Amino acid sequence: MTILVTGGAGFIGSNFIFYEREKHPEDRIVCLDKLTYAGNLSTLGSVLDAPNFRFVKDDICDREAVYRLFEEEHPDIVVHFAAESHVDRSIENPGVFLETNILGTAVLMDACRKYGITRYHQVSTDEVYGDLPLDRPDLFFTEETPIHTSSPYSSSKAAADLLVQAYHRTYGLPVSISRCSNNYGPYQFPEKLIPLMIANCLADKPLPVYGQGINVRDWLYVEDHCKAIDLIMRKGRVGEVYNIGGHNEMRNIDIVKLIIKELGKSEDLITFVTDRKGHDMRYAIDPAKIHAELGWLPETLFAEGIRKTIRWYLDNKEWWETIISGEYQNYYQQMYGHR
Ligand code: NAD
Ligand code: TDX
Repeated sequence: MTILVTGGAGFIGSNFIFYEREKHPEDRIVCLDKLTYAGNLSTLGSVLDAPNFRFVKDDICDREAVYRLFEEEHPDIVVHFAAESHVDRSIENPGVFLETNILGTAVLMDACRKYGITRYHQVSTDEVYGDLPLDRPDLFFTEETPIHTSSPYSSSKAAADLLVQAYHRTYGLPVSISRCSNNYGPYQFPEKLIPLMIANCLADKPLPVYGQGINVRDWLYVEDHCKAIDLIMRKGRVGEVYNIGGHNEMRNIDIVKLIIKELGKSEDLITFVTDRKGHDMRYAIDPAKIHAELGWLPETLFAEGIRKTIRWYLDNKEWWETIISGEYQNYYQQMYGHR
């Protein structure tokens, strides 16, 4: 079987490729990635020359390139990770989010219709449900929760989800969608909360906590997400949405304090900065459906996962130091310089 993985040079896509190669070495994996600022070919260094693996640098919005690739590879399954994924960037510059996340998804599904596939899987996010109030810990996002987005990022992901459902209903495309909570783990780009705090902590730089740091996210170790996607794309029901999350809700400030403690630094590094515009308060997933239908449960406890993650960033300094020494400096100045 050939699996086309888009966005495989990014955080979750690369972890997914490693997971698939371990669990299903018989499958061929083709990775399509544009290598934007968030994509890093060195991440895939260990598999680039491996048999049953091919990397293709192209844009999912480029119809000709995508059709050519389908003609060459005839993938059985398409797993679509490629996206602009950072909320703060979407607030500064929404345009590219609409192009990649919405139009790119349509191009990919058009190719699936034209050449035929057995499954198209859309990797979506809990952010499409908007947020929950802090004073209602009894509320969770289920698959029935209405779409209600806050940021250009989440709106573009929600629009893509609606298109995926439309392609299923209108053209009978065999699709599935997963909506996962916040991931953490190896190879996450240092603009995201956990790796940013680890990198700043190690450099004794201020730790920029938005607002009061009381926003809650539901954190899941990336490998648990990969396992869930693997199950859904192989055994999940066509046309269905599956929520993925591990009931691991934490306030941002507590995550930051935990990282400080693990790295033996001082809480004086914490700097409260101007809040994110439209900042979602709380995300919390109800994963009952994927548990009941596919037997999925998260395996990595947060205490263990965060230690593994911190250890990974300590052991792989070159990977992220290369990133933050380049264009990232301009980004950091632009995003945090005036807060
Ligand atoms: P990421 O930003 O780390 O990686 C995105 C990858 O997509 C990069 O390799 C990039 O080069 C590639 N890409 C971007 N635009 C492209 C284009 N036009 N054509 C081809 N490739 C392109 O993102 P991530 O955190 O790994 O997220 C992957 C997916 O999972 C996204 O769809 C995101 O919405 C979703 N998701 C992420 C999280 C999370 O916590 N990170 C949680 C739930 C869902
Ligand atoms: O410097 C920071 N300071 C801070 O307080 C950063 C980068 C973030 N934050 C806060 C904002 C959020 O409340 O931390 C929380 C997590 O922020 P991000 O890492 O930017 O993630 P989030 O906005 O929650 O979105 C993530 O999870 C859902 C991913 O980036 C999305 O791609 C995914 O869909």
